[in-house]
Amino acid sequence: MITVHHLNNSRSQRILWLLEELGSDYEIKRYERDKTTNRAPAELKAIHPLGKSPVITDGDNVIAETGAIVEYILENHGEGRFIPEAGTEDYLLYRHFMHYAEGSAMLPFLLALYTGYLGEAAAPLTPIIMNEIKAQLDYIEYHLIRSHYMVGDELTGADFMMIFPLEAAKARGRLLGYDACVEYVEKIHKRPAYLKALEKGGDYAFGPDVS
Ligand SMILES: N[C@@H](CCC(=O)N[C@@H](CS)C(=O)NCC(=O)O)C(=O)O
Repeated sequence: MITVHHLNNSRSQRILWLLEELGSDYEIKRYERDKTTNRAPAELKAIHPLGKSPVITDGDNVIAETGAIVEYILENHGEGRFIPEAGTEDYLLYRHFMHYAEGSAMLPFLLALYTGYLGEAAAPLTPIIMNEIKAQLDYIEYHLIRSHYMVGDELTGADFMMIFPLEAAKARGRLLGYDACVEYVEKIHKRPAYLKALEKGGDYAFGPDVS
């Protein structure tokens, strides 16, 4: 059975969402961020040397990195769901977004977060980072104006990847004027499997207000 090593307020929430959509059996082992530094606890390093979340274990397999985890789950437990047919344009776009989410979309958001700690010293970098955030959001909006989900009108693995950068952008008020992105996040936040995952995962600052 899959164990999700789940850090509060983290990307591993999207793995719980995927497992709920698939109706898979899984268990959650919880880890709490340090209240002062917000970093993952050292115990996570005992599971995988990077000490990041998400990481899953499945029998003897230990898989880290969200994209690798989503692919692993779809290939081994997905029964063909959430992967477009091989050889189609949708498949190419699916693969693109599987890599794009962490490889490109997240980068400027992380830069904004980290340079934010520098205060005024970050000023020379701010316009470059803001331009890059705009470029990424324009690109995502372009796709979401044309289809219900990241790849066409059906949910695919790409959505489990892309929800996090968009949730992070929304939580920081960066989706003003990106109506298709906002609509997409709200649509996903209403899915019963998403809400079930939220209930199971607990503490998640980027989800819908369910209080
Ligand atoms: N690209 C990696 C990023 C992993 C990552 O940075 N996870 C964050 C949680 S969202 C984390 O573990 N942060 C705690 C820390 O770095 O101490 C992935 O998608 O799995």
